[in-house]
Amino acid sequence: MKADIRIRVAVILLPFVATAVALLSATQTAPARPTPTPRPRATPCEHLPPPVLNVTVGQGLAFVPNILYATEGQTVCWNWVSNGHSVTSGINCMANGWFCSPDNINCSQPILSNSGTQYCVTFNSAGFYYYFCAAHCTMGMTGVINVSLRPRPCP
Ligand SMILES: [Cu+2]
Repeated sequence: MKADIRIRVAVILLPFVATAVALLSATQTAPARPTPTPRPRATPCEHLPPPVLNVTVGQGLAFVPNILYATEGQTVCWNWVSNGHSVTSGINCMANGWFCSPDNINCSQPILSNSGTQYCVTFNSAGFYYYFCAAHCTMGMTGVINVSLRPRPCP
């Protein structure tokens, strides 16, 4: 009789024991989860900006806008609306020779141009491009083109 009860108990407990053993061995032998590698976020694409941006020269003694945001590859065109102004690259009213109206020649001796003149520069490198009007720099006729990296175009 005693042996019979032992067998019955063993038969009843057997599935539980088997399950416990299975669970234990499963947790022990389960392969370690791979550490998730952070994926770099895709740079959001941008719709290409208009290729040409415009600045008015001489609407008052000013460039309008005097701060312009552009991206690499964009062209900025300055359009004269009054007489006797230049677009001369440089800081503190000193030409640095990067660009100058009307023809990028001899920038240290600026040429003043009149209403109707257009002068354009294509900016292919990110950076700040300061410029001034040689006739009115000391009166605050200055500007800057802030060129940022070329955006990733949307497909
Ligand atoms: Cu001027």
